[in-house]
Amino acid sequence: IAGSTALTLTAGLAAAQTVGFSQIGSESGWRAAETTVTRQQAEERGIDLKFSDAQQKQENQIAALRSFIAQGVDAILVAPVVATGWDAVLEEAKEAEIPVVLLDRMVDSDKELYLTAVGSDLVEEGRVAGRWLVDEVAGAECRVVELQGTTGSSPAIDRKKGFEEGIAGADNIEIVRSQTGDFTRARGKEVMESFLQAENGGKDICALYAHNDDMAVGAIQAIKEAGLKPGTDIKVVSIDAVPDIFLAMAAGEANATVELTPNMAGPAFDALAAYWKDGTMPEKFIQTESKLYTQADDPQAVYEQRKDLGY
Ligand code: GYE
Repeated sequence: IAGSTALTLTAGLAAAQTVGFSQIGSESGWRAAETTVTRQQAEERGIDLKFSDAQQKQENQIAALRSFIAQGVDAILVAPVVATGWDAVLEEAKEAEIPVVLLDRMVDSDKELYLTAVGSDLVEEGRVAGRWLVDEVAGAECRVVELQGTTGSSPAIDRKKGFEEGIAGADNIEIVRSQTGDFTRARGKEVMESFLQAENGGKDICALYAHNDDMAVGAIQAIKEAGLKPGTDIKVVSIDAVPDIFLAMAAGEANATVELTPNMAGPAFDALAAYWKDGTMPEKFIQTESKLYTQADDPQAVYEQRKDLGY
């Protein structure tokens, strides 16, 4: 009996942890890859993942978190679509003693209301993009148009700030138009069409800075339809390093991207495992590395490496 009891006990202790994941949606290839990787990481670790797609709406995320709390999950992952409006539901999770981990975007709530946040330094990503353009134009006059991410999201705020810092010393570079394309290809194309019309058919635009590759890919289509050459008439720099931006680079239609890893769940689950095991408190921010890629980095080969990773 003792042996079987021990077996049962052990099996009980190894019972799968249940984690609720409130995902923003699938507005970009990068977001889809993050979902793929999170499911893979949960599977590998024997975690039972409850997945909720918020269709880009914060109210759906808050409802999902409340449902996870009611279910008594062992932890919550959330990629917060915007940075504000989270205090109440995070208080409720804390009250229920359910650890919350933020993925890829930040919130303005008190850090005590979540266990940790996993993401890149979004301001630095913007600086890297800005510095690349400064080097690329090498002192020539350059009128830049900017496609911002989702209004009120921490990447849109931080990537705008970082890019401005990156070009701060270069008086020859000026951002002449800036508008949200909501991180999607479709909106990125539409807004770029309006930029092209407003800027002498695009002849007065030297460069596009897009807060993600998906908006850049949409904008590249618009630039071509306007009869201009993306990558030469209009330089294109963006962020994420999704496979399709490497295809564009290989075709000479995009110039640079700053990598954002879609594997935020790995570090998140590692921190949770330690917390569940013995209450270990992780750092409040677990930073992932980002890297600049340009046409000099064999983009076709990089595309081949990434095309099956779930984007
Ligand atoms: O760059 C974009 C996605 O939150 C940093 O969200 C992330 C951004 C990413 O829509 O592709």
